[in-house]
Amino acid sequence: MSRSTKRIFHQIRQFSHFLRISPLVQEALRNGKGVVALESTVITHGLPYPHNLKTAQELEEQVKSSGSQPATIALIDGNIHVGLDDSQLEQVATTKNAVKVSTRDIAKTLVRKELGGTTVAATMRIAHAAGIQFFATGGIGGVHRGAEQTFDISADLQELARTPVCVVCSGVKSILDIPKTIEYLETNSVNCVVFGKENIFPSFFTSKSESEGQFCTTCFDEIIALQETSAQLGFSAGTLLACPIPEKFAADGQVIQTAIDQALKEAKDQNVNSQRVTPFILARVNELTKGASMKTNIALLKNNAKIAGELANRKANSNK
Ligand code: PSU
Repeated sequence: MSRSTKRIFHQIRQFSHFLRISPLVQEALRNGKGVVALESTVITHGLPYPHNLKTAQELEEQVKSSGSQPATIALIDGNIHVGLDDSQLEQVATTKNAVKVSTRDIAKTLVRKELGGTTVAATMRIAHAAGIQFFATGGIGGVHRGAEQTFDISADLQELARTPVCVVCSGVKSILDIPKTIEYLETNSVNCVVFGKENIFPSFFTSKSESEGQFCTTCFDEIIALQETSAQLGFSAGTLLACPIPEKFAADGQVIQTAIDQALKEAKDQNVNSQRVTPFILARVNELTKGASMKTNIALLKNNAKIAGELANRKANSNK
């Protein structure tokens, strides 16, 4: 048994009682095909029905058309599912009282047999347990504005600090504090790469923020080498690959920024806190921008799924 196969078995053992890996994902892992994890909080809490279901299906299609196997992850009826069939995907998209599951909530959600949409943190942890190295999403959680008072820092950052998965995203949502988030990633030795020709960290809805990443590249082989070298060095942190939204999809940054400022003020006035902040702000910004932010969100999700699919496929082929 090779070292990497042994490593995967060790990871799976910890989760084995609960892991339900779909036949297609199992086959892809066994055959060394590229596999891309997809999160489900964006389905349960990020987008309204029926856009959530349609987007979840489109993301899987993007990964497939890039030559890789999608593995959407969710908690259903006391089990952790890696790869969902059509009816499970529909169940995740239509269950009204689904819970948002970060790493802390995995155990509680299994005990209560609730339907759980996994955040970036929980999806990373589960993907790693299943032996999946690439994961696509829209944006990660980060350091919230005003965190010096509230201590509100997403568990996504902690997970990036300890789980060696490459998260392909559009950086940090502009509702958060981007410079502080990048500082936190640096403190925790997370590889922080901008996918592009300029080292300008994206701002989720728009392609540019005022911050820089660690470096920029457009070379898949370099990103794969970075992950491999980090593993060889014994580093356990993950890699953040920040992909700016293509300009043709970028919504008017100022319109969205104004909506974000208003939504943040409303969240504060209404005492919305902790895990409820992100879904509240995203929904409110979508209302205030009359749907423009959702369209942009879906476009960047699809772009990221395509890049992650190509990256995983490239890595799979380089192993052959
Ligand atoms: N970005 C979106 N929609 C989402 C999220 C991010 O456009 O639904 C979700 C992701 O699952 C992310 C989570 O991991 O929000 C972060 O939440 P929190 O700040 O509570 O950790």
